Amino acid sequence: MVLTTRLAKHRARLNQHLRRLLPPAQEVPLTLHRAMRYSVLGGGKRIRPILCLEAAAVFRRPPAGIAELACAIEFIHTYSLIHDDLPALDNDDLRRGRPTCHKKFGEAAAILAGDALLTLAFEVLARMRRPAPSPHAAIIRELAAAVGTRGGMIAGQMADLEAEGRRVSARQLEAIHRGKTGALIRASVRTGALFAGADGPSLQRLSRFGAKLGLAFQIVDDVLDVRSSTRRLGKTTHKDAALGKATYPAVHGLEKSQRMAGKLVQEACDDLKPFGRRADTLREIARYLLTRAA
Ligand code: GRG
Repeated sequence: MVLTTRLAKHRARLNQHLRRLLPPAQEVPLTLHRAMRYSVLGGGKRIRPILCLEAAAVFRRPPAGIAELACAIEFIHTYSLIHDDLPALDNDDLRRGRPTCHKKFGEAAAILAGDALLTLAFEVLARMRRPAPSPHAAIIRELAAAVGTRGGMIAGQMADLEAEGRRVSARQLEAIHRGKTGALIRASVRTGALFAGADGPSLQRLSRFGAKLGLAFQIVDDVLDVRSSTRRLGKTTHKDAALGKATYPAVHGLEKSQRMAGKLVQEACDDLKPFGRRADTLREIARYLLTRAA
């Protein structure tokens, strides 16, 4: 099956599950539930949950219950986008081609909708059907750490804020990107593999793949902020330089940044060699993320 068809199928199935797991729009508190549904269901590439499903598929037919894990990951990702767009953080008006959550529902509702999605993610994880022997606690630990303050998404976001308008070294920049974006992408791959019962060495290989892909993804995101348009990306472009953000193009230049992302994706694909054809889709996704236009 060609990659675009496979991705579209994944997205359609994920959207059904996301709709089912979100609180209904008619249930109180109405504004909050509508804000959550608006943000989660309003588009998005669904890359993280798809990586989770495909990492599991390297080992076996994805086990029952994995949809819940994939959706929890997308809830966490959407929470981070809602909060990232807030006036106190990136102050963005546009996300996924529509007004951001706080523009549509107000700042207070957007803060609470983000909080509620993060909480919902862990509720869904706690309730999911799981395979035996159960890697359940490990999965919850992995995701909590990937979002957290010790090298996770919130740590990366904090470092990113503190770096605004300052000179950062290449090392500091890499650490910021590995935290704010890489940690959740790596955890998406790792938890999918854990769920499918991956052995230790396979898990380590996939961790390396996920970490490199996660860093490459944020480098490409930095490059797209310079090269692409607001219409194409569905979010405001050319903001990073104006805000004095720590980005790869700012530190390394555009061409070198693109080359660095290419090298990381190549190395990430090399990590998949022992899996042979079983990892073909993961490889294709990695290459697609490198050349993506949105
Ligand atoms: C607790 C205040 C507080 C914040 C949470 C905001 C935050 C921590 C973290 C932000 C991390 C962040 C938004 C990083 C950027 C990651 C990124 C490249 C997002 C865009 O991902 P895509 O392209 O988006 O996959 P779609 O819309 O396709 O899902």
